[in-house]
Amino acid sequence: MAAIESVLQEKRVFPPSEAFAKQANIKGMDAYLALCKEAEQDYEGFWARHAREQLTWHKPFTQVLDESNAPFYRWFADGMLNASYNCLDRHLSTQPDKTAIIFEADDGKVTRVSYRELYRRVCQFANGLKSLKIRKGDRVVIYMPMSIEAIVAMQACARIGATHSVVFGGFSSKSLHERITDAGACAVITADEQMRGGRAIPLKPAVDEALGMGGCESVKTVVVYKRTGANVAWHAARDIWWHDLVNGQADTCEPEWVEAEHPLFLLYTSGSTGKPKGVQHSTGGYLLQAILTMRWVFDYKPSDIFWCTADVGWVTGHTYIAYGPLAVGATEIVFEGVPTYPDAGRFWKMIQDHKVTVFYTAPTAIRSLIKAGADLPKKYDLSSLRILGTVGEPINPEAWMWYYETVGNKRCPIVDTWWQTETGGHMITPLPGATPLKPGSCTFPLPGIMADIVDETGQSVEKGKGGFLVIKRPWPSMIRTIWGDPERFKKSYYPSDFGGKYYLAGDGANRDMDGYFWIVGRIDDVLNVSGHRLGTMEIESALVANPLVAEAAVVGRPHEVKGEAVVAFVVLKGPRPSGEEAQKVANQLREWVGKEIGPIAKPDEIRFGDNLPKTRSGKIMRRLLRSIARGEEITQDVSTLENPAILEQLKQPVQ
Ligand code: 6R9
Repeated sequence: MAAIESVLQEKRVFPPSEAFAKQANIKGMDAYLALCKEAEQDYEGFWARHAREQLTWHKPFTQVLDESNAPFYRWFADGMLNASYNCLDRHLSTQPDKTAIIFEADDGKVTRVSYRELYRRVCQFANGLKSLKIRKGDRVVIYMPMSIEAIVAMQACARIGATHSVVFGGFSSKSLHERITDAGACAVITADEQMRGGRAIPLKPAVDEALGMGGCESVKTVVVYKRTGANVAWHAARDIWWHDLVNGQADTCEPEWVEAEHPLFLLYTSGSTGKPKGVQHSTGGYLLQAILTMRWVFDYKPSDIFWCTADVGWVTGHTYIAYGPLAVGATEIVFEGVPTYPDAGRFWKMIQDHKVTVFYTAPTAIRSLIKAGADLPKKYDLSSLRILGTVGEPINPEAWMWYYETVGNKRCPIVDTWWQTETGGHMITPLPGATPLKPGSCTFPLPGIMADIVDETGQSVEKGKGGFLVIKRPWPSMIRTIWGDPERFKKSYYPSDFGGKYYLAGDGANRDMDGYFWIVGRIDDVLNVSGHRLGTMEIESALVANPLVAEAAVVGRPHEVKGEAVVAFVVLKGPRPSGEEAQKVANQLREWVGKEIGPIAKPDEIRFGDNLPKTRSGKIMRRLLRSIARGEEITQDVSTLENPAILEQLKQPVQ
């Protein structure tokens, strides 16, 4: 709580410079407030106007918001369009030779593709997918390294109306298997290997393993992009090389016109149960928010060089790499590697080399780069920068100040963008030419986004108070459902305890006396480790799947760089290990979780006990475990504990 209070006392305010505000797409707070007012006075009219202005429709919509089957809202439902057409074709007459993507490989090799060339590649690959009998509505899993091809694959799916589901390349074969089967995918697009920090990491073998686990009969084809040329096992009846698939394909492909509500993609994310949720997004509403936020939040100008450092395996990589920048016709960077290779100056060097103007990254990356060399940015020419952005977790004011002063040279507004996989695009964020910034606050909701903070009864809290973050009206880019589980969608986001009226974000938030929003963090059993969402239940399920483990409970603990660290309390089937034995088992279990879910989920610490602290009704006392993990004094009532001695055991780190 101390941290929260110190943040709420943050007094520093950084208004945009006059010069910046003058050139911005939204010039000053009055312009922002005017848009908010427009949305309040005529909500549907506001969104309809933007949808008409920003998207190219094949068949214009006549309906705006359909609430007849709430909370399964529909937007622009009788309109038809194509996302890939909106990202590519519409730039062909105006700027065919403009660079769409500057790709920098792990080893520093740079490749550029123009809009015309990207269009050609997407069409060829789309024709290839069609030749595999992939059709509108089919699900295609993409398990690719950061590459031009990953974006081509996503855009090609969109072009033919197939629904893609990108799985982060750092996920294990087991996680991949879970997503392939849940989505009922008909094809998987992958690469032989990916390169990260000078190391080759296999991808195709993980696909083979996943498909070998059974239940994947729906998958007829695996398309393999040759990235490194490594030897890979081959299933001739199922596998096809990317280059063979596109060879001889026509380089134009009529887009499949789809209804605005057609699912553009599924993206799996962690929730409070062990099973990840397939968040389903629409085509029209989703793309609208991607475009609007490129213009409003990133103040897009045709001369920009835009760089979002996310991986396409996360929603940030969808909205601000694969769709948003292309839809507005930007030049963007796609980076294969990691921020610390060959050294911690990589980001700064790339900003210098490519004259990046808008740079968007995660607080965890900023904190790790501060640690790796707080003065490093000064060695590079970062004068091209005009806007900095952050996403994924709250940014601590110290890291914010460093980013502002050392990277942005006190010239660049920082947009701290709060949003989620489920929201499709930014929701609460500063506008760089309008909002006076406070370090650590995501400031105010975007025009048309009716965000609020409420108490348990759904009543708005006063300024200066905290509560649950909700969105009171449906918005175009919102999640449509959880793939295959509409009941879970309702329960997770429109729970009846809040009257089922508001979208419940799952975050706690405070509002200060000036009305600024401050995100506190998740209110559910979801951890945020280096900006990645991880369900504690997912990690617990992985642990108990190990033959040695009887029971496990996972909690988060604040971590200087990663935001949160994973701490697991484990009861073995055999006796509680100590000394070297405990060390050995802990390492074994860490590796196990890495294999079950992916390296990002490996517990930072594992402790062993003869039991876990439980209430009389058998519920694990997680709050207590959180205190233990943080090394805090235990203030909770432990009188109901069966065996208080286990607390002493759990306080002991493995030596
Ligand atoms: C885009 C993305 C969503 C969760 C969200 C919240 C946290 C994201 C934030 C932030 C504070 C910000 N979060 N942005 N917290 N300030 N600017 O990250 O999506 O992976 O679904 O995570 O991340 O807790 O609920 P996703």
